[in-house]
Amino acid sequence: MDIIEKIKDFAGRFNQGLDAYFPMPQTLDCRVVEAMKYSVKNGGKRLRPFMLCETAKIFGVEENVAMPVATALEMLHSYSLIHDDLPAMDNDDLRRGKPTCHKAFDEATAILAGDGLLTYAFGIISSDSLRISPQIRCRLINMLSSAAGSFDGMVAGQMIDLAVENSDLNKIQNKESVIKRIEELKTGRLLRYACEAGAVLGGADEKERAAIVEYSRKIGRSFQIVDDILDAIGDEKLVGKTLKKDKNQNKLTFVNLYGLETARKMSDDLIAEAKLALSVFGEKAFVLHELADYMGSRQY
Ligand code: GRG
Repeated sequence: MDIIEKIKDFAGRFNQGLDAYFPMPQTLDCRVVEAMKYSVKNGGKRLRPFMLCETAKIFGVEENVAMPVATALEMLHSYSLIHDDLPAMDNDDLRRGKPTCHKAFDEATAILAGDGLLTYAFGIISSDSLRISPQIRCRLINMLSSAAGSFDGMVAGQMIDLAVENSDLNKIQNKESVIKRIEELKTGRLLRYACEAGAVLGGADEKERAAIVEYSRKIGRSFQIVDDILDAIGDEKLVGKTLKKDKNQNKLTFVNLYGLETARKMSDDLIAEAKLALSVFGEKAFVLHELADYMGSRQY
């Protein structure tokens, strides 16, 4: 099985488990649960859950033990996409090739659906039904709060991104460090969480955890660079969202800053460095190696 098949195979198992997370209320509040379910089940490559489960496997953790944490992470990721698509943010009509949550429902419901998914993620990880010790669950919750939040987390990254978008690009000093910071927080923190949570679940020692974090930072940056490349020259049907928005909006992106060729080279170098970071794990990290190559060359 090549890596694309492995990810699809995993996504099949992941998707099968989703319905159980959405018991439908029989009262007026069912609309928000429908919107949550629509957004989580609305396609998606399931890369973060895959990364989490595959990292956990290196440390001998079974997939069905890691899966609820992976599901919580995907819920939180889906919340971020719903809110990012809102008119007040990126104002997108299409996500994963289908109408965005506020288009399929309405804006107020989409805001609530995002709120519901964010909150639910913490509920899932804190549940006593998980086969994970309370100490580890608590650590995973704390890490997720940092990764997603407003102090050096995803929300902070989104804020910086919006602030840059609303300012004159020519007046921004040191664009290079600003774009790297946005990537590190907005995109990187959840990808890092995916890997780090897998390591923490598996009781990794400090050296192992640091190696996994290093790997996740490298592929995270490459992921964002490839996202920018796809926005510039990708296939809209494959990517499933409106492309060339970055150029239209005069956004600070890796492609706008460095040009396509340099951006591609930066991504390739990061993938090579990511694989180097895995050397402490030897053969056990084979799938993470494959995943790094996939992240650098993905078409959607
Ligand atoms: C609203 C707090 C808040 C944050 C939004 C997710 C996000 C932050 C912004 C989305 C904009 C963007 C293009 C981010 C960069 C990369 C990214 C997160 C892409 C989407 O992830 P994929 O490709 O999506 O894994 P799927 O649909 O496969 O899950």
